[in-house]
Amino acid sequence: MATIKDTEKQLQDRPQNRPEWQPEDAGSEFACRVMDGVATGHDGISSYQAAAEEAAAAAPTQIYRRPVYTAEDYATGVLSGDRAMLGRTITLMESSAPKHIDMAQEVLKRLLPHSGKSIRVGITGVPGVGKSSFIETFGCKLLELGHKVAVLAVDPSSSISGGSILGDKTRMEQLSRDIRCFIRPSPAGKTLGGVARKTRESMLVCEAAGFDVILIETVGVGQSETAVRSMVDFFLLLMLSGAGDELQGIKKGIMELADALVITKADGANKLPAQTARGEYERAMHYLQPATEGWTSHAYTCSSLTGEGILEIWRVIEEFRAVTTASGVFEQHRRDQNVKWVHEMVDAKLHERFIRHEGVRQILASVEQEVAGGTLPAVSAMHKLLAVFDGPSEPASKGGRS
Ligand SMILES: Nc1nc2c(ncn2[C@@H]2O[C@H](COP(=O)(O)OP(=O)(O)OP(=O)(O)O)[C@@H](O)[C@H]2O)c(=O)[nH]1
Ligand SMILES: [Mg+2]
Repeated sequence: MATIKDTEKQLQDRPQNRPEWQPEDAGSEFACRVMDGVATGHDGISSYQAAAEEAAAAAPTQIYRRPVYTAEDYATGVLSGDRAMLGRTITLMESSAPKHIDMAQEVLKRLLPHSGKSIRVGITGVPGVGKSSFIETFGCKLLELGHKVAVLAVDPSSSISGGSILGDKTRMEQLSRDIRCFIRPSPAGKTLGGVARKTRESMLVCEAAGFDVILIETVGVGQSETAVRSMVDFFLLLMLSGAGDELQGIKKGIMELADALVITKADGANKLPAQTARGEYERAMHYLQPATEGWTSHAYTCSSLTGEGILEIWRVIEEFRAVTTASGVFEQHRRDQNVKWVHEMVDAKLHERFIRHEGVRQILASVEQEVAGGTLPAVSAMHKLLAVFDGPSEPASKGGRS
């Protein structure tokens, strides 16, 4: 970092760096100086001009242009199993730019008839419970059985922390190297709803590309489980043995979402405690509402390290599919999810419009203050804001033109 001495020396060496208005005898207390122009590119490698000239000299007729794909190109690419096009299409689904959103919808319309033929499995659990390790071992087992596996994630914190779950591909080393598997970290987004929308659409794209098992990971610490629950067929809750429910932040409500509960890390010295915990949870689950109609959720143990219990969990999922398909619950569940999804998106869009409405923005802070200060009842505040949002109603026609 430059010190005052450095600045003084620079001013002595290069007096032209002084602004014109500075007194002649000004000392270092005048910190203002004119910076030298940048001779190179901002990365300091070479000037853009020089680089462009170099490139032009090397290949005078080759100008790189990003190819422009049509909705048909994206859809055909995905359907033919072209991985590069699959990646591009998912990037398109994840984009929040208005022009991409229209294109993404065009592509989705083409892909929708080809989607839906997978089993969608949600996986949740507190940080460190072993989700990534589980997905690695479980995913590899599924590949062995001949399945095509796509792994997606919903991580609403990724926009704040900058990181995203599934970023830790080290825990999924084998899986991420396998060509039959497609892994995509959580999309970034400002709202959970936005992140969930992108993942849901990516899931449909993966299905159209022929992936028959979709695993969706989410951290079990907030509302993201509910968002993931509402887009999957089967919901798996991973738990640790030896840690109290409070410690794991597990509420009864989350256990009620689970179609199966799995105690992880059941190996070595932890094997026995894991089996004890399984028994305890099994008893506790007895008193809970079933997550899916006609299906009784049970507790299991597994080890991603040794692979013990992993296949059993897949068998449970297969049985779930068979039972719920026979009863019609599987399809009904998906239909309900789609309808609910539409309403959720309408709610989110309306809220967004409300928040952005110029008139609402002008009075929102003061209305909030009045409510917080107890001078305006909440219901009156709501009416006041909605009146501004709705605008003046059309005057009734008096009939005929004047
Ligand atoms: N002994 C044993 N350790 C395991 C097992 N599964 C995971 N671990 C360890 O537990 C730690 C956390 O595992 P992760 O798979 O990263 O857990 P996670 O739930 O993905 O964690 P976050 O990504 O932070 O939410 C790692 O040190 C793993 O090596 C297991 O089956 N047995
Ligand atoms: Mg992880």
